Amino acid sequence: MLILYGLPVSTFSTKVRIALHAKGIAFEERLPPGGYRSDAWRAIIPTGTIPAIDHDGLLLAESEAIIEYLDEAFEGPALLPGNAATRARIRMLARVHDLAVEPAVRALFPLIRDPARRESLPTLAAGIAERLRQLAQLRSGDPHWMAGVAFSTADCGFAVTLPLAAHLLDALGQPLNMPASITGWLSRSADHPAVAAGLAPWRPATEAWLTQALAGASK
Ligand SMILES: N[C@@H](CCC(=O)N[C@@H](CS)C(=O)NCC(=O)O)C(=O)O
Repeated sequence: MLILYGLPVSTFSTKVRIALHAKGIAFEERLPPGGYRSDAWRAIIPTGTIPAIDHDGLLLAESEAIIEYLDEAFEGPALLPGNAATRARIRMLARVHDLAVEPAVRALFPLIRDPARRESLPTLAAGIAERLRQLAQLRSGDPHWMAGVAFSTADCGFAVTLPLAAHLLDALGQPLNMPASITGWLSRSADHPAVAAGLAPWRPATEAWLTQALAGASK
């Protein structure tokens, strides 16, 4: 049995949940014992982060390492398909997600909780728009999925981070400028069964977090 340790609201847990659904792997999702960052969780995963998996005793953290392992260890549609060049572009775009786009979106979190910090909203929104422009340019030869004709690990992270960006900016009253090719990818992604299944626990959890955080902010 494969266990995914994560939280419904967590971006990187949702990225791995989408990959699990895309591969058709049966799994059980559990909360990290003690909560992420806790001493109890650090005794299992020293970095204290989620997601992590336990596959027959193999403990693994870091979403990209987890997804590459799942791809190699299980049957099902390849998440790193194609030749060396395609696979390299998949890895490049997956890293652009993890290291550039997701951090730009995460930077909005403090603004949700604290209205005093919202003067930086236009700058942060422009930063996200710039990252998306770069992304559109990087994948300009890929009209369908992020990195080619097949759904891949490059799609899994963006499939949660881009709806999150749109939702947070909407809640903050700031429109998000998305290049047309990214808007097209986003609607294809929403229709993918693995994305729909992976986002199913994430949507209500994110909504509840947002409602609570905004209510706290208005006090
Ligand atoms: N590079 C890690 C990032 C994971 C990550 O940042 N997870 C967040 C939740 S979405 C977390 O555990 N944050 C707690 C912390 O950074 O201490 C991965 O790809 O799995």
